[in-house]
Amino acid sequence: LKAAQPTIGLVCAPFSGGQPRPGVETGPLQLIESGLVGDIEALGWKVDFAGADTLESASLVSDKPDPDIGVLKKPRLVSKVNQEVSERVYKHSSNGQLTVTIGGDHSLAMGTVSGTFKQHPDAALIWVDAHADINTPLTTPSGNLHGCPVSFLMGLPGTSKDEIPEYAWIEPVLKSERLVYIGLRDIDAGERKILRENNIKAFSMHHVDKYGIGKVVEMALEHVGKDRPIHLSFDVDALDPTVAPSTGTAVRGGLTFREGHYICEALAETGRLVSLDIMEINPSIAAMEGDVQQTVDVGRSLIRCALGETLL
Ligand code: HAR
Ligand code: MN
Ligand code: MN
Ligand code: MN
Repeated sequence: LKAAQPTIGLVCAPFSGGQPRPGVETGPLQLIESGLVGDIEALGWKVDFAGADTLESASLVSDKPDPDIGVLKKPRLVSKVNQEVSERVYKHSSNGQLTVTIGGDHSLAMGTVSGTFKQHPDAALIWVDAHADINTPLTTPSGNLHGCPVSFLMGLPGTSKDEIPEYAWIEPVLKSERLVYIGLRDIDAGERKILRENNIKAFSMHHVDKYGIGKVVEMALEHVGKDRPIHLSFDVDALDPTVAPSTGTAVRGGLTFREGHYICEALAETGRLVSLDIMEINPSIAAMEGDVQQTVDVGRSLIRCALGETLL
């Protein structure tokens, strides 16, 4: 019996409702137009892709009033869109596909991780970001939901069905010991407390400097356990702003081009990557000519590396 050609389930998520800066919803289309599908096919994958359409539920609810819940902004919209993303990711994943979701703001990880963990409840989550995105509805200083997805996935205080029924569809699938961060350098006080109290493994830029990226990825994989399926959620603001300038909340002192790509390569090498997010590319943000193309190109090459481009 001939094995089916390995397939990528590509999910386009043109969504910006988890944060205030317009433009991040155009990131996915730019990735597609610059040739992402051809990139993936050239690596020997089949691509199952429904098209760069907008998310249906976004248009269903975006014209309805969506008042703040506590301090949370656009809470119903973010919930609806993520419920749909979760269903799409789960569908690809349950068909045995490796899912790649291109954003869009990082609130979308509520959906991607929910969909992946429904199929792979034993999976680990590797979160590459300048930010921890683990604020709860009670700790968020901004009310922007792209700073909160991890707390919902873990079921932290303030995220339960009783406290916020609008998010009742999210199951607390993520155990603290199956989560590891790489690249952190901008964490709120409330987040720091959550990371400590839940004993969450986090490699900040300080640790990347201290140990080197090779050792950091090795320790990250050891921490979550060697045989688990892996979901990689990559926020391009983990990279230094000189490497990925077109993003909404750039923070100095980030990962180099090689460090970012090394993470993707090392996870490809495990053969256990089941889901990948590339988030927060915002083509409307550019200080200099070439910033947008540079950032889109970096997004494409991160995806190629995660899908095995550099494996010999
Ligand atoms: N921690 C801040 C907040 O909650 C900012 C975090 C959001 N920025 C991101 N996420 N791009 O990774 O508002
Ligand atoms: Mn993020
Ligand atoms: Mn599984
Ligand atoms: Mn970030």
